[in-house]
Amino acid sequence: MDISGRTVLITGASSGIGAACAHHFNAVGCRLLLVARRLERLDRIRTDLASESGDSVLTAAVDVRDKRTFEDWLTSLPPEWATVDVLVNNAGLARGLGALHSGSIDDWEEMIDTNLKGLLYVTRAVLPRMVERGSGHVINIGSIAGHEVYPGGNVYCATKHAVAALNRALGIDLLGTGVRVSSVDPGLVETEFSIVRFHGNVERATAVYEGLKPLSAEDVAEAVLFCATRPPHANVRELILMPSIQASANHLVRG
Ligand code: NDP
Ligand code: 8X3
Repeated sequence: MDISGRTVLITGASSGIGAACAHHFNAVGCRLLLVARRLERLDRIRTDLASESGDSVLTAAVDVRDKRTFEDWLTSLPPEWATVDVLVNNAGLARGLGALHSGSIDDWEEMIDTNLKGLLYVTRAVLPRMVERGSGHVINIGSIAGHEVYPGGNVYCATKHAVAALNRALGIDLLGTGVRVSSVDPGLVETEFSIVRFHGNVERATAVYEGLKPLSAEDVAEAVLFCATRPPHANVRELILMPSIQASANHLVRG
């Protein structure tokens, strides 16, 4: 399906999968609303995209945990930007990798507030107009961590299991409305994800991907674009995308 001219809102577009989605949707002629906390990063991406294909990108420094700021930003968009056709719920993070009994409650709150509550706030703000119009598409970035658990993954896995549950529940709530919901659930993707998980410890983050070929952010963005370009009668509900060296959250080969 041709989606050129459609408006795509991507959360967490300043890095990794979100930034790659911005490039992929831009390449097929979409108009982009890009949000994340780091505005200078978003503006750099906007400049790159403008040099690729004109200027149809709006950026905003928005923390998805702050529902009021998100709603205010959304409602203050100029009328020509007010119709969101595709929402990519991508903003998310892991913090820490260790046993629950020694975990950091601050880390847990950050993951729950971002991955779960932030996704809910954004979706709640965007969906009503999609339902009113009888068209639209919500694409959630879940994870293999929403299907399985792994040692030390506890709270991150719980947030991604919650995203998987919400994805399934939303599909039921939206049945017959003309609004589609999909989830793209990757295995290991090399982005800034592990640097964030290990609170800036680059050495530890690099070790995660050592000796193996993980997915790239572009691989995931292609899958997201695949979901968004299905014809109206078809919908991808859950798409699990793994690197070939990974069979499950706990089974991968190095070297
Ligand atoms: P990155 O760290 O590269 O990107 C994360 C993005 O989320 C950044 O743009 C960051 O922007 C944004 N973000 C984080 N917190 C907030 C917030 N409170 N408000 C707004 N934006 C926020 O990691 P990935 O690209 O890998 O992660 C993207 C998604 O993919 C996440 O949901 C992650 O759980 C999921 N995922 C990742 C996998 C992987 O192996 N990398 C595998 C499976 C799923 P900023 O800091 O500027 O706000
Ligand atoms: C990110 C991939 O395997 O670290 O969701 O949970 S994993």
